[in-house]
Amino acid sequence: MLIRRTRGWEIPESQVTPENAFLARRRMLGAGAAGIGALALQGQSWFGLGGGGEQKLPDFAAGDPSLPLYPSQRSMRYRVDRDLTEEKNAVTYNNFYEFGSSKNIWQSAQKLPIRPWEIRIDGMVEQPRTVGIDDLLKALPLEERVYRFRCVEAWAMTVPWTGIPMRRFVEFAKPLGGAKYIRMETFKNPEVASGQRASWYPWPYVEGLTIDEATNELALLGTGVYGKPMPRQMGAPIRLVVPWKYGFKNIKSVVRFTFTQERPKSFWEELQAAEYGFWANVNPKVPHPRWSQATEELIGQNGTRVPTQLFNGYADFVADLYTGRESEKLWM
Ligand SMILES: Nc1nc2c(c(=O)[nH]1)N[C@H]1C(S)=C(S)[C@@H](COP(=O)(O)O)O[C@H]1N2
Ligand SMILES: [Mo]
Repeated sequence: MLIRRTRGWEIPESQVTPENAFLARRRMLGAGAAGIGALALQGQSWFGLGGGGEQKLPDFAAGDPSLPLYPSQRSMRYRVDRDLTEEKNAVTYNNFYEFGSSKNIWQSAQKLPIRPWEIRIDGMVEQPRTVGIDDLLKALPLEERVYRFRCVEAWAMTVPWTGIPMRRFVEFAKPLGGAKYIRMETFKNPEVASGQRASWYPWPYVEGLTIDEATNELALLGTGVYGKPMPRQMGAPIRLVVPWKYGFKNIKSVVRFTFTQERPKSFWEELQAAEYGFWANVNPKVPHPRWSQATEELIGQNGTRVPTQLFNGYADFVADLYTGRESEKLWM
């Protein structure tokens, strides 16, 4: 009989816990019995729609003034070796803690007002300024790209994003020579975003990239998916798409880009630096402290798991960004 010792991180995939499971204790202490309810919610089904009857989804792009810009020309440079995730799955299985810690937030996210949407560009730039999303969409080119997407929780999707190559946005912002990082920030509006009333989170959501990462050809500022404007639950009207990094780097509904010399501290790093760092590049060989990253579940494919790839399959594009940084925690 073959006896195999299970290493600490090789827990069954069904037990992979959400990004925020370390919060349970803090929340229980802070919220008393209410904490138990919040935890129970996280165990709910991955598919708001799956199983029984097909539910008809609303037209998320209805009334969006950018509708005539879609669909955009798809770039054939970025090919993937897997099927697209069905749209109905991608738009109903989301992480967006501003609207709650379950995956089923698409309905509550519809409360987010996305016009007017002003974007602040500041810090180390020639001239700080504020630009409305529709002016930005007029000033910069859009293209469609199909990318793999990998959440740190070991699930994955394949999404046709539309967006602005971030390199073009950086040119538009005109950073000063000394700027090294871009700090990005999500809206803060606890009146619409009930999750932002939870005080144990360091709102607003913040993320960052080096300028080299942001000007890598893969980095995209997503403004749409599936040939339409971005639905609110996926981060309308503008969110980051960096497919070689874990999902949490892909900050949604951005209102501010600050060019800086200092490495920004992100939302998850602030919460739990031992599990979520600045780089967060995908690497199947480096387990999360609480689970393996060797494989991933394809959302909407009946539990199919596939091997995870180094840099999520984008090493040819991005590996060079990290030469000379081998001593840093590049994989968490
Ligand atoms: N502002 C904000 N951005 C966010 C998040 C969030 O909670 N708030 N969650 C992140 C995580 S953990 C993931 S996996 C992706 C999910 O993107 P999707 O719902 O479009 O698939 O968004 C990222 N961006
Ligand atoms: Mo995630």
